[in-house]
Amino acid sequence: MVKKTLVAATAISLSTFALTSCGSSNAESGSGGDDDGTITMGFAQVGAESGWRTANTKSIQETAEAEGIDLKFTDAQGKQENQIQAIRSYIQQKVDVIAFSPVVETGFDAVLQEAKAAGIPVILTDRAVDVEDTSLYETFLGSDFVLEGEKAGEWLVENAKEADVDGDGTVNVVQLEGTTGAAPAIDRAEGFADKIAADDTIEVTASQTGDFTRDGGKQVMESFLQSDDSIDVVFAHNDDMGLGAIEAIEAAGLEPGKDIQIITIDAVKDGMQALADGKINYIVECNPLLGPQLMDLAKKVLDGEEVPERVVTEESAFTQEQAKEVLPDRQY
Ligand code: GYE
Repeated sequence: MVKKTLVAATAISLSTFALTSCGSSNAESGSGGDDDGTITMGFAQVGAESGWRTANTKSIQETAEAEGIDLKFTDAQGKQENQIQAIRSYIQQKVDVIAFSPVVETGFDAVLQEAKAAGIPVILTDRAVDVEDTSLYETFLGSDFVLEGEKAGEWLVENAKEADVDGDGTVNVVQLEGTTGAAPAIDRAEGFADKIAADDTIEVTASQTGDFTRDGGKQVMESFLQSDDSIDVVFAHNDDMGLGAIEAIEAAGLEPGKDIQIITIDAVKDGMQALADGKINYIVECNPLLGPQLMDLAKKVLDGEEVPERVVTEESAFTQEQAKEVLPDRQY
């Protein structure tokens, strides 16, 4: 309770400061907060590593355009240092608000303090940062990644018998992790491990990062297949790595979805198609369409309105039958 009030008070004072400082300097710089009230947002994106990210970028760009928000957009190509550099440049340009999706959880304290000192509010979207001082950002909009991992684990526990493809009494799982140190990689692994602990026939026998990319998933899966012929299940932290794993499994002469079952997270079109085709067995949804909620939060923060510290997106999960039903209307 106390914390919430404090955060709200900070939001008001920060935005007042931001608007004041914009009023005095923006005429020359041409950035937002001008007399016509145009908001300038600096957005530091992770990169273009996956179908999810492409849909996320599109949602942010399209919403900004529709709402008349002047969006300055950078792609960090998966590198934290690029992202920090982009945020610093937004501070220099005196944008009204900064939003970003942190590549990894740690290491952002200094740059967030610089934004705070400059009076520029920061909104985290999609991924969280691990900082002690939560007043360094206004709010965090994104999925509950632990819950996503839990949903994947629960499905496997419920389907453990069928998932023991070679029938040897143990369900051998290999895990394709997301980017090392990224919130979705850490949290999805944690949620999954928590749930599969309920069944001692399920065992994670190998786990390695595929960096959330199709190519990364393929390469790691190739090496797993070379060293282990008893793999029953792949748990991939996103669809793209699962799609890469499908290529590796097929190249090894095995049938994905049958000889080796596959569970992924995201539910982007290519993933859902593979699910409907029987090559993936279960997908947990992670919604990338964060643009509308992000722009709404930015406006509220700049108007000095109170915003929740955490905004969680609503998501579901799909079986093969359900994928066939929803695919025709899927937006991403
Ligand atoms: O699941 C993955 C992307 O942070 C939720 O990042 C996002 C994840 C998403 O590369 O596909």
